[in-house]
Amino acid sequence: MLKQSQYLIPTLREVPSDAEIASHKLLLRAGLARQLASGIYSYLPLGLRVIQKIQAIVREEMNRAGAQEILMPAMQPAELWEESGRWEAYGPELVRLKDRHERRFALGPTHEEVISSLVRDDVNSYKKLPINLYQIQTKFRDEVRPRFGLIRCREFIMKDAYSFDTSWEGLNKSFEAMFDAYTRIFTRIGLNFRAVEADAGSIGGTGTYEFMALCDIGEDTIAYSTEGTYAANLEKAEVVYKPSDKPKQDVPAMEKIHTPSVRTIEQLQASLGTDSAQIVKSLLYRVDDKLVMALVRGDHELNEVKLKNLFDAVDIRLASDEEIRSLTGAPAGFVGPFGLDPQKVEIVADNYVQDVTDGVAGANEADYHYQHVVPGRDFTVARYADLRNIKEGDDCPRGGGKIAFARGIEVGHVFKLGTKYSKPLGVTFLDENGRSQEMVMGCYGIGISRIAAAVIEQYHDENGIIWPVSIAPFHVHVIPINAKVDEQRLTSERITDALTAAGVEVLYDDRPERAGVKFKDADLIGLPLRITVSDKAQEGLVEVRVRCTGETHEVEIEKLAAFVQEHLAKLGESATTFARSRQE
Ligand code: 9G3
Repeated sequence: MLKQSQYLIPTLREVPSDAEIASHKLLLRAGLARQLASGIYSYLPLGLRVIQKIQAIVREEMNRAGAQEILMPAMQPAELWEESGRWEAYGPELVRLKDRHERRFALGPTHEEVISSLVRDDVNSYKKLPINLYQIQTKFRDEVRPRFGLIRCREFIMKDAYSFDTSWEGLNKSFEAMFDAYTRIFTRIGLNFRAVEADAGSIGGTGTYEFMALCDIGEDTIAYSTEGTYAANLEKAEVVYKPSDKPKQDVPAMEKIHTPSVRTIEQLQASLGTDSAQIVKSLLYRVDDKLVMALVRGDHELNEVKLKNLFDAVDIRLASDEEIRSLTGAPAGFVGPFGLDPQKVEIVADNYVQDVTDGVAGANEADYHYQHVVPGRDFTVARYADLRNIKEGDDCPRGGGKIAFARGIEVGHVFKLGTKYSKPLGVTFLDENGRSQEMVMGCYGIGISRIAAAVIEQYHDENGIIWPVSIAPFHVHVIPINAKVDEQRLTSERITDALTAAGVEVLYDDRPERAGVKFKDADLIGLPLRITVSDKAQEGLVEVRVRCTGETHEVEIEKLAAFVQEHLAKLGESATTFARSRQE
């Protein structure tokens, strides 16, 4: 019998001020987790039970989909990462260490290299393929800014799976099986989620989706169609270009104007009264080893991922003030696409810059802009492309409808890798004809610890957590009003035993606290059902309270097990609906 007096649930009334979001506060307040160092947490008994329930669902669905569980080391030799080129490609985010012999290692942030080494050594024939291997393991990433509790931390639990196929068609099948397994996993957990198209980066292709738990504090923006089924990450969402149908006017010659300390779009708008759609914003980037000037309209935002993909680049960053000055002769804020040597900088522009008819742009001279600027007439663009972020109200790029935004937390990611790792690491197999071929890989991640936080974000109220039955640390909280009263204590113990025997997970609050204190803690911890044992126990009655609705039922002790089981089943079915209804 789990007696709360002996069980470690250190609930808190106050939380550290750096806990900004509900899930972070509640993880600490309900005694689920404790921070050891920035972004590094211990899971206490209740928190660990939640993690284990999430893991159990993930294992069931991964096994059902035919994947095999393994467990790989966290410590990974540098040489292996050098083979993939990622030892050099990653900076301080990769946690590096040396052993006593000065040999270099990383603490695994992910396991593409290790799994590739394993499979290249032990799987050599098409007869053993396809294969899908997964693990649930602690990962290490030295995040710049760990925050939001379990959402962005430096040590976290991930389920990572890797599929190996003989062909792209095979990969597509493996990928679909994982996509379906993920849909089942997040549905069973009860998350309100959406699979959204994500940026595949240099690998390209259409095959990467992120599973986003919808919630306002999410760090990612999702662009979705208000009518159709389209949903994509902001970085990924394509913008369709339809040329403006406004007739071209006669525009006077370009003219330099004095704009002292006017550097931003807002300042330009205010001082010149220019429509922001007529302003040409010029941003200088270092794209790998090239300088690129990217132009977008004043009312649009440049999408760095699109710019990076346009150049198939590894690395992009804004140019430094020095780089800006040495190229244009002007300080940042007065940069424009005029009089620049095409050998030194390539000018690219978002499609919508073509709709600027009578524009304003920086003059490459401190405190000056040009007005009456006409693209094509006054400056040359090497390439027009889709380079801006989609906006709310834009047309959906697929089918009808308009674009709206939502926020989300990434809880899963499915990714077609192709031969990105099998090529450099030599993960090959012999085909039916005895020829050596590279395996075609996919990788699939689920943030186990992050799910716990995402669920709390979706399932809480002002009093605490409201666990969905699927991953609740226990199903039922048994609370005697006064544990010193024999009748109440004995009844509480009796029903705890009876429910436990019926397969219900019970936490029994035997602490010598006032009822009010126990009820407050019970609401905070948020088990789906609370059973209150009062003097009515003499008449064979207890009260059952449903955490998510607050409704109460007086139930005969004799019928309690059946009542509880029936209610838990009902709550289980309605979990997803509940999370949705709270958000709409
Ligand atoms: C690193 C560091 C951080 C990283 C990576 C490598 C993210 C890295 C992407 C992935 C992709 C997939 C397996 C499961 C599904 C997702 N951050 N990624 O590769 F060295 Cl320091 O992890 N991995």
